[in-house]
Amino acid sequence: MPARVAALYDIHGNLAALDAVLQEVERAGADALVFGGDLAFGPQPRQVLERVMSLGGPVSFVRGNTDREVAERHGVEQGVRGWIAEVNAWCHDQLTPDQREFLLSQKAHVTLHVEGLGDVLFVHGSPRSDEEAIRRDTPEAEILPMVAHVGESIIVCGHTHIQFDRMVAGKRVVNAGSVGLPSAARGACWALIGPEIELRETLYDFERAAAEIRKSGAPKAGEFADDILNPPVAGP
Ligand SMILES: [Mn+2]
Repeated sequence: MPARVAALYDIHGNLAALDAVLQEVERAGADALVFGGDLAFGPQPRQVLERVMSLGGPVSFVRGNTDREVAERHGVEQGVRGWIAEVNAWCHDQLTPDQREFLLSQKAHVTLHVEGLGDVLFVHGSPRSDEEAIRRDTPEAEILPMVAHVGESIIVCGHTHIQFDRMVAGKRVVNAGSVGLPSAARGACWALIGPEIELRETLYDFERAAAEIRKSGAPKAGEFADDILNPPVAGP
């Protein structure tokens, strides 16, 4: 049974942010890791997948909406916007067949029994959808039907790239924030689950990360780099 679970969500192809958080996770004494989805969509998809697939120890993965979209190369025919289709196609082509298979093999949700906290449910968006957002200001009436079937008293989610920890609809709902593309925060955001719940933010060399990203050849590389240097205030 893990006592300290590091929840790493929405890496979005940012290798420097992931590396910085993994170092911090080790210092924090985490004994399990959960990746909460949206690993590859971004400027360094192959490198991020190589890194997470080589991790040892107890590691769980929850699939995000963009993991599906990248692995299945969703384009405008699947109803995604033009620039997203372009990034999906580029990321898909950067990945090896094994890495694509890995993205698709992930689970929609994971439950871990965390010492001192009990059963914790990890999802990407909401417990019923990897595209549904739970925001820090989403009204309780909207959240109720999303969590009505959930037995766990703690739910960890992501997808909206803004951290929060709130009691709502009879549950403690924690948004881990985004490691690679945070909004309303300066550094790489994640959460340490157990024995308490801590929202964490890890600073790293943003200038160097942005310079590497500009060289990635990814569509929108300049925009990804700019977002790292000056994170947006509002999430996606
Ligand atoms: Mn997402």
